[in-house]
Amino acid sequence: MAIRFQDIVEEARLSARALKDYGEHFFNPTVRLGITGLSRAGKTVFITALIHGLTRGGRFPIFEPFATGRIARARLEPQPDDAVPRFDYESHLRALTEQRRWPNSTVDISELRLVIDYQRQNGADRTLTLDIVDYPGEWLLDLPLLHKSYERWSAESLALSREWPRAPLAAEWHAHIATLSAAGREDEQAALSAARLFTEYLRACRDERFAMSLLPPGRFLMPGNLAGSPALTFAPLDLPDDGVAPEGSLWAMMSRRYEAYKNVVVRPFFRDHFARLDRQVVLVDALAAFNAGPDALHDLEAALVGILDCFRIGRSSLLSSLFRPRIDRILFAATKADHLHHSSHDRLEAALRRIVAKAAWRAEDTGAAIDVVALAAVRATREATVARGRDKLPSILGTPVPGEIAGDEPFDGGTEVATFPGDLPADAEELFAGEGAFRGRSSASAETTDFRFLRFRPPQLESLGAEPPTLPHIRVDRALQFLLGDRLQ
Ligand SMILES: Nc1nc2c(ncn2[C@@H]2O[C@H](COP(=O)(O)OP(=O)(O)O)[C@@H](O)[C@H]2O)c(=O)[nH]1
Ligand SMILES: [Mg+2]
Repeated sequence: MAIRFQDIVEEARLSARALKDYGEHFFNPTVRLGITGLSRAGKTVFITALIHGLTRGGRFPIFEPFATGRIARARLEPQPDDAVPRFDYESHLRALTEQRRWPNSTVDISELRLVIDYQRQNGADRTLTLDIVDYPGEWLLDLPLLHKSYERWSAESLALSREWPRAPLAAEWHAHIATLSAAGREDEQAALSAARLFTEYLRACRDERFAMSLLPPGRFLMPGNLAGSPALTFAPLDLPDDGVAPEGSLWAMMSRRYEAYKNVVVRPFFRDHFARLDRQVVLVDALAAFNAGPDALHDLEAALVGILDCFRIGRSSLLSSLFRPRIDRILFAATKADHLHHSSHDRLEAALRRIVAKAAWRAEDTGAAIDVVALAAVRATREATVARGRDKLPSILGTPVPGEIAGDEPFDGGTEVATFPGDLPADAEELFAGEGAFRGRSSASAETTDFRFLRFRPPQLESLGAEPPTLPHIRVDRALQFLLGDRLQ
């Protein structure tokens, strides 16, 4: 394909940015760590716990530079990017530790700078600057649109919406499409209602009973400050297999807005944020997908293929790669592992590994080291063995958030309960097998599903002796070792 003017300008801007970053990097070693994941995957909680642990002496035995005492101190510094909101660490932490509630959900990009003073293994004192960038995974899933025409995106979106379990959720939108004539005159009201019905369909797919992951364009569900603007007022149309949009037609109008979406939303995100990352954490709420059943899991797999594709796009940008290699480590982390007994943590990891392996293989070589971990950024449960008849069940203890229901009794937020969360299958393949092997919430009633996880409140903090209390976690130190261990040698 011929290089377009737009791409040349993009490359030039990227390389100017890379040069500036490179200069700064030379005097002041910096790691830009992206934390992403779909809405509710656990980004805010993960970043808050990470910063709290690093700055307040968390328990990280597997994070070598920390465990051996080579990290003298980690402190927050002013957020360096003027146009990006600061990650609101202090309020999120207060919610978790003082109010024992989960932080409010966030819908935008944010950033925070952490400076780590450490001693190299050879004894020299050094400083590493860690810029943590929190951004919605929905935006990442938009990057493949850059290489897709409106016609192709339309056809793909429609085909996907005709599959189970999406089809019934798309019924109203499909009925509306049937009334539209793509070649007919452009019509703002038709575009508005198509965009609204399309968005409602996407939202229904995201509902926890279905837990679909692959729902671009990302801003339709997370509009930020663009809600209602023309760049967000388009939708797929049922188009002929070939031909071009007649001038002044609805088709031409939708196509124009689709291109505007790419220019106003997707390209700036790629250029200003994504292309500058060095390392990446992709948080995955795999348990939500298990809860919903095999269809959700296959959809999650497709989304991860899309995400790995993005890392390949990120690297193929020629000029930017001249200055320093871009994303060289990617960690996929299954979050909220504290909902399972530890006997199932390895199984959760294996299930995610199985999803990612397939995605990595299909996305060709990303040129980055990839690892997989099952973790809980904040461990809200403890473990116990509960006797039931002659059996001893490995159970977890926690305080359900107010309003959670088990059986028909809603919890008040003050009572601790023991639950038996169920084991994950030893063979991850069973989770994907479909009919019969596994019953998710989308295909059965709450009583007959295999998994149903209660939501627990954050834990009551206990301090050990004179030490300030730290947040309990599962395997966050393993994540840190993979992400930063080599940069703190
Ligand atoms: N038990 C438990 N729940 C978590 C954990 N992390 C996140 N959650 C739950 O997931 C929800 C969404 O987390 P959040 O960090 O806001 O997700 P984000 O949208 O990706 O930023 C929280 O409100 C919690 O209910 C964890 O480590 N353990
Ligand atoms: Mg968030």
